[in-house]
Amino acid sequence: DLSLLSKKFRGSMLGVLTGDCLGSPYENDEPLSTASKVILQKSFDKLEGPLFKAPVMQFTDDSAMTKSVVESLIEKRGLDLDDLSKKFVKRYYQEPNRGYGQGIVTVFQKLRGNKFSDLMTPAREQFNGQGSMGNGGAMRVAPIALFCCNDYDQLVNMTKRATKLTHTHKFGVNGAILQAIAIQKSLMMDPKQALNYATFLEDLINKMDVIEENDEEFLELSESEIQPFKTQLRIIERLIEKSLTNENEPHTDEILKLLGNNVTALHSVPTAIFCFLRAQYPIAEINTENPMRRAIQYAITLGGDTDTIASMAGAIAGAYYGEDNINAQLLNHCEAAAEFKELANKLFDVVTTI
Ligand code: 8NA
Ligand code: MG
Ligand code: MG
Repeated sequence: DLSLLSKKFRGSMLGVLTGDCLGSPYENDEPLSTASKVILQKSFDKLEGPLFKAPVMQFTDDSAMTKSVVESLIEKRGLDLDDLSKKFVKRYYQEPNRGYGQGIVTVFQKLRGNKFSDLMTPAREQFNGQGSMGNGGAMRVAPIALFCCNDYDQLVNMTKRATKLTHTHKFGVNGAILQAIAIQKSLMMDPKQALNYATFLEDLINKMDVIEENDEEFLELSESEIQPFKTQLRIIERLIEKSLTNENEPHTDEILKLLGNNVTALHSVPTAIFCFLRAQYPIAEINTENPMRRAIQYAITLGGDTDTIASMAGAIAGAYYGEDNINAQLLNHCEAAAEFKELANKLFDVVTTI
């Protein structure tokens, strides 16, 4: 169904943008108190209401880098690392105050310094040669997941290559792959059929089992050290199970202790997937019938890297539900919403004419 698929493209791209715009004012906050959750609820209600004229919320590095990815995929009709790195760097120097990560700016400086003659070394030199394990690869991966549509091997391969321009630590790369798989999987599902969280997670677990199995030479390590993303996915399953079955909702502190909410991929990508899956069901102190809004609002209540976690949860939710679940009034309050919608349409045209 091409019309549903195009709605899902727009849903995912607008999910990235709205999660980022709505989440960024709360970046680095503590998990929200009950009082703050009430204020957040009111502010979402107001933004979705008809008569409210407020300044437009600005997007940050998450959407800026996603924009470069989608523009490059459209122009080049595929992944062109030379073009993509130039777009990242150009956009950074045009608007350096979009809240970029502390480390990634060094990569941009070095790429500009070597005039793009060596695309891979700057990222490898990050953090004393460890490479970045930040969530910067995952936060910008949505257009790649949409581009690859239902080609799984292409998705994994392209995500790896695009991520390694800035993030070479295996957590940074595997986190981007996990986020990409979650988006692609959501894209291919029928939003009218009930989503079984356990089946969804089981598939991600099986896939991460293969992706993380390359590291098994470290036999003295425990499974959670060898396959940390797979381990986190199992934790998500238990947390949701717990909240649905024995009326024993896990406390936010417990969720954050287990999943995290910081700028590393390992402690934010699983959290975003959790927000998407948990938000299919009602959540205390969040009043909405819309599970996509619920996912983004819930991600923000967890505090920490709110723009990025809300944006990643929005990318998955948008790929699943499509643009119909994004409030039109809300989009008027997000910078560049019309542009993101247009880019989603152009990407869809490329994908369907390739
Ligand atoms: P990055 O590559 O600079 O990584 C982000 C941060 O993660 C770094 O600045 C380090 O603090 C830490 N980090 C990553 N790898 C290592 C390592 N190997 N050893 C030690 N520390 C490490 O940039 P990025 O593109 O991954 O960052 C994305 C995040 O930055 C997003 O949240 C985005 O919104 C932005 N941002 C985040 C915050 C925040 O603190 N919540 C604030 C402003 C901007
Ligand atoms: Mg940001
Ligand atoms: Mg962030």
